[in-house]
Amino acid sequence: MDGTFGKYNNSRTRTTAITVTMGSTAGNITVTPISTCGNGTAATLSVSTAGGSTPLVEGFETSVPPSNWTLNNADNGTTWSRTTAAFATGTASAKMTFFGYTANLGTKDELQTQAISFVGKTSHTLTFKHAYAWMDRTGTANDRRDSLRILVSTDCGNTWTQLFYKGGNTLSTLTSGAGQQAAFTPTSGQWVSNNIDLSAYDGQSGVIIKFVAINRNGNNLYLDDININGTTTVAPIADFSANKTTVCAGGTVVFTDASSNAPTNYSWDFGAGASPAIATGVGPHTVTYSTSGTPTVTLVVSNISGSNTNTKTNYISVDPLPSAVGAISGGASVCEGATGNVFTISSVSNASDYTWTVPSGSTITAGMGSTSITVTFGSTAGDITITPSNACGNGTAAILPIALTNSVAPTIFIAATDTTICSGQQVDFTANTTNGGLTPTYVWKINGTPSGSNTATFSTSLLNDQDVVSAELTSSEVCSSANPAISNNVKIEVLSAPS
Ligand SMILES: [Ca+2]
Repeated sequence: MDGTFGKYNNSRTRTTAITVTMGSTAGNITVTPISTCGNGTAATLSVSTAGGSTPLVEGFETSVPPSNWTLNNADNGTTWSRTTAAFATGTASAKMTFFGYTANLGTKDELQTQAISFVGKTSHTLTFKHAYAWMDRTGTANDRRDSLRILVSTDCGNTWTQLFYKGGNTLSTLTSGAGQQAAFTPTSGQWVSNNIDLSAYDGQSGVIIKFVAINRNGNNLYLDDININGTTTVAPIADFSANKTTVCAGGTVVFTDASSNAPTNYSWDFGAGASPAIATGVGPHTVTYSTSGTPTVTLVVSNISGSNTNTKTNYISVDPLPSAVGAISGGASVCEGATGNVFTISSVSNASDYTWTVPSGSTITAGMGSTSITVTFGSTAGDITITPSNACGNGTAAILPIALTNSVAPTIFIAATDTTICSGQQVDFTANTTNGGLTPTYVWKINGTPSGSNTATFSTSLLNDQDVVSAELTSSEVCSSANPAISNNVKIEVLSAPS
């Protein structure tokens, strides 16, 4: 014991509590009650030193207890010792001489490791070999069966958890668990290997293991080839993939882990607009992106040896749907058959194409797919619609109802007061019209040359023989067809005076 006992630097403190500054060597703290009549029964606390690391390999080649181990010998009697009479490997082993240990049945002798760090490795195990025979007192009905318990503590020995407990025939390494009467010294074939899973203690910094021999005055127990170790791991490397990196707003992406070196923890961040926004666990994870953008995706992985972060900046492109269309500009009241009617919208955000529809019987003569079209109307009213679209789908359409007026055809028929006249005689022409509107326009012609004025009648006395008079009527109706209307021809015969 390499310690300093508080201010009492001696072994007789006459107090029920002491304060200890520990040194670097394991050992026992013992307290013995004393009176003038003598000593009471002592109590002992085994103190382990921290700092043990794996692999911890102990073959008892040098000493029992080994350096940094402690030996708890409750009765100060027979206890664990080093022997070269038997070994699994090397030249020595640890022996618990139950044979002949007649005192203190049930007393315990403990071989205890220092505190061992299980940090930085996984899948820790304890392997050891033992050899044992119990005391076979054939015919006496008084066999004697000792035990071996193996315990683990992670709180400096305050509490212990049992890892292994065998005794008598279950501990025996003879054939069929037999015992024997003679003092037991194993042959090389009488050692048994044991393997205890300590993975539950992975990551603990102070793991103490003790081998407890429980005396029944049976036969000898041997330990050798103790090995405590874990699997070395390395820090993981984070990586992941997505089933697609371009998606429309509202679409889903499946993320799959591609990390290496066996991560044990995963922390995902799927970036702006993602649902779910984060996740744990290896996945795969299905994520919905509701808003357009270029979210950055991050995966952090870790294991007992470290962590690693993989950030994929702007990894996903979330494309938007087109915005809604504004109002359609253009004349909403048109004539049947009207041509050159232009309808226009403002450019729509995120639209790559525009689909127009026009009333039945109407045709788009220019501009389909653009923000402006030219329409020739038929004879049926209806709606003009425009729907913006892109690779993600359609935006909200706009509608312009078209009021369509049927067209009328003007007609004109002219009549003369006389068609056979004498030279110089006045002839009066009158136009009979239909669909001329409130303010029709007349053009009178003699032999195709405009003459006269814009009235429904025309009078002249300047006609020559075989002159042809006609008229054109231009209707004032908003919607008219075959405009202007051409009248019939009236040929005039002028008779000559007798010569
Ligand atoms: Ca003892």
